[in-house]
Amino acid sequence: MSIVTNPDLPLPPPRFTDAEHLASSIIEKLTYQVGKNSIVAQPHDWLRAIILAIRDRIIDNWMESTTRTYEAGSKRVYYLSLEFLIGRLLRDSISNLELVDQINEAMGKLGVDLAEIAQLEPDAALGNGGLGRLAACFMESMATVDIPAYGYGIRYVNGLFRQEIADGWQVELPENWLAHGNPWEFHRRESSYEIYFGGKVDIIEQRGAEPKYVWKPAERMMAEAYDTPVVGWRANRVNTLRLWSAEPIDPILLDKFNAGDHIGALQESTKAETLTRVLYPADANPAGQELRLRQEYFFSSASLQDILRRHMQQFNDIKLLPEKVAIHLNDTHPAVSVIEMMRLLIDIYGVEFDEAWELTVATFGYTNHTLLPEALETWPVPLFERLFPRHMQLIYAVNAKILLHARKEAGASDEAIRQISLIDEGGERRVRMGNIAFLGSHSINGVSALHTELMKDTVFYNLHRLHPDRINNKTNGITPRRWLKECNPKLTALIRETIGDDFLDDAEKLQALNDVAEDSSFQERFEAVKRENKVRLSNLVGERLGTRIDPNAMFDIQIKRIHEYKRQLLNIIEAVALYDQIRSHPEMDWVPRVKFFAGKAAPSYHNAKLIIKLANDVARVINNDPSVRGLLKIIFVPNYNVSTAEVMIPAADLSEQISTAGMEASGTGNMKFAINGALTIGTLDGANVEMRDWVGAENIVIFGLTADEVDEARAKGHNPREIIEGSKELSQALSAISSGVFSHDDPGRYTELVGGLYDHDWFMVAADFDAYAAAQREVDAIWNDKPAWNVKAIRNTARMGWFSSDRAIREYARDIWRV
Ligand code: B1H
Repeated sequence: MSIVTNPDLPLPPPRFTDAEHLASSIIEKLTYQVGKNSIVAQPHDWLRAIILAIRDRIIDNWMESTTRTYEAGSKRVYYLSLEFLIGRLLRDSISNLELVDQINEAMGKLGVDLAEIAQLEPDAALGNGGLGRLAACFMESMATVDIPAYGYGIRYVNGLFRQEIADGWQVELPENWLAHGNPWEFHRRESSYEIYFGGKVDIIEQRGAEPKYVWKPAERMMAEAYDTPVVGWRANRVNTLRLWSAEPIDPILLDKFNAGDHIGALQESTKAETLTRVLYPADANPAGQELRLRQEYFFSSASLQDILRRHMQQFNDIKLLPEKVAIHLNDTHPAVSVIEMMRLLIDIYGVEFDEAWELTVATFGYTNHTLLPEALETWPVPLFERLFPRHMQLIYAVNAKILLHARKEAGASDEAIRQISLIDEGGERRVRMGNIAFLGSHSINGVSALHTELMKDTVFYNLHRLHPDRINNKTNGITPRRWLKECNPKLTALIRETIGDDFLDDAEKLQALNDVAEDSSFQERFEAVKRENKVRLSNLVGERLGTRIDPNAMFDIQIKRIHEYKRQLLNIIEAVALYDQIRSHPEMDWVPRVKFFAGKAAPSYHNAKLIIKLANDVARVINNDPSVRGLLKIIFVPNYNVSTAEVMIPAADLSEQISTAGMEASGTGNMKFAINGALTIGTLDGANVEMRDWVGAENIVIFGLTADEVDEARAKGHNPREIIEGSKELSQALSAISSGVFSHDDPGRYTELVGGLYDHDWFMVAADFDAYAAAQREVDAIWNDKPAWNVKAIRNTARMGWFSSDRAIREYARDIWRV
């Protein structure tokens, strides 16, 4: 491929990493890349110059990692995800390159405030929530534990919408992270692929052989690669995040243009640009739109073409695929990859059908992230057939093979056959992406122990019986670099001083903190750090919302997507009940609390948006009521994103993880709070169950129905009205809300929302209310015994190391990817 044959070309001058050289590099970038001198440079010019100087220091390691993988002939992991919720990269890169001190010194020389500049970097918000953030943590951990890996996704021009709160309501505004260019990325013009849609399939009869099928598409466009380097801790390895952008094949149709149809001449461009323009803000409510399906296929096809090209260039043997390539599906969103792989193997690489299926299954792995039925993707057969006629043929062929096997060899019943089929035949016929992902993979994993067990009993009941060896658990993790070291530098410094640096390379070494948990002078320092973090958050709230809050109050935080199953509503109702109590018993010793909420609601999710409005309505009334005497405040922080999380999490005393048991697959925010020394109040759901095992039942406050009990209550039809009427606190709080105490302008605003609790209470808000309120009073009691609180907080930090994404990734590497 190379056009250069002279091996003696000079190497670029080395990029030194001392403060002196860093400062001069930054000035060099400012001058020659940005085109400004330091007199006229604006803060955003400095940001660009600093990023470019840091990026240079990543590139040497990047090239070295790539060469090392190539020369060793190593197996590569490809992580396919429609979401990567990365956040900002500058601080992460500086930290992982171990250049924090040097860059601070360099900035001192330049007289520029790094903290101020760094916060101008836009968040790369190419994800909705936990699933996207997990992909980002996994990318960082794969580089850290030295696994050769590529992340593949879409370079959305508009990431997750920006949330504003207007009169208490969520308003969605476009997010524009690329508006001023993206200095981290490299456009790779040579890595571009044609992507097809629609058209028909021609059959070419071959003498004495299987007929050959040729897809004659109706539409074509290009996928172009943009690469971002991902640096692991201590820069051991730098991997690549490759994001695809859609481009037209003919950007302008000149004959149309010349004929005077100036807009029509651009239709190809518009079509392509639309494809990778926006991230669907769905989060568990399926988009159900053709454009979403097109996005899924677009990035799957581009990624697989890229993977196969790299594989053939290096190994030139398609049969070696499973030995050299592991492809991982982050949920069903890229599941069409399984069928695209079959198409490429059969139609392009000439592999025979049965062998193609074996290679495919041996290469793919799939992670399931939710049991919510509405999130299990299915597509109408007519739509699928119209967009992907060749794939539809292959789906039928695979289905025949599988169902025949299920019937003949596994003795599946009619009902089992119906459930296993790739096509849902009940009602409008639909293609089941979950079944494609399951059957096309040798490993299917859940994201917490409880979730994995529930998978076997519910959504994959019959598939699991057909392939009992495939489902396995990989409990989620978080990167301790971003979620401890970088977001909480003060705690990190205290820990280093106390137990040394080992924990930076192995988070489980945090266990050494157990030895000082009972030490009162350590407790004081731990508490002082927490207080400084709370002051930082108070300042942010003061700046953004103009609300003053007391950093001595308990900071009680629930931040995550707004969803009925996550039960922000339960938290708000409890706040209303507490408000009543404080007013009726002013003589009692109430613990001052600030309840924080933040999170986005899917734009089409009516109740979730109403819950945001309720939080703001309740906040307005309580925060302005002098009889509360500042004992309770409610704060809704707008536009929750990764960067906001980095400020809120280290400041939390109490972490709210209160989903209806059985519904939160894992949660990862729960882990981030606990490792930063917050106590958790939570249900026995998702990874909370394992967190209890690790931190110890005495250091976490668990309440409410278990998953089995929820199941049972739903099955036998529990009576929420009776429950509500039996609880004075709950019924008073609910009648206040539904009668308009918090919504004078529209007293009926919450009638239906509250009515739902009386009628069915699907999410067990009423059923769990009393247990939750009691658990909150238990939290108050612990808070009043400061040493007891501190011991628990310290033990949370000490015992959360297992939830590092390094541990999770090592398990994936060992059990699934075999790298
Ligand atoms: C999770 C999603 C999700 N599970 C559909 N499922 C989406 C589904 O845009 N969509 O269509 C987007 C996202 N996200 C989350 O994954 C779980 O709810 C969390 O419990 C879990 O911690 C996280 C990571 O595994």
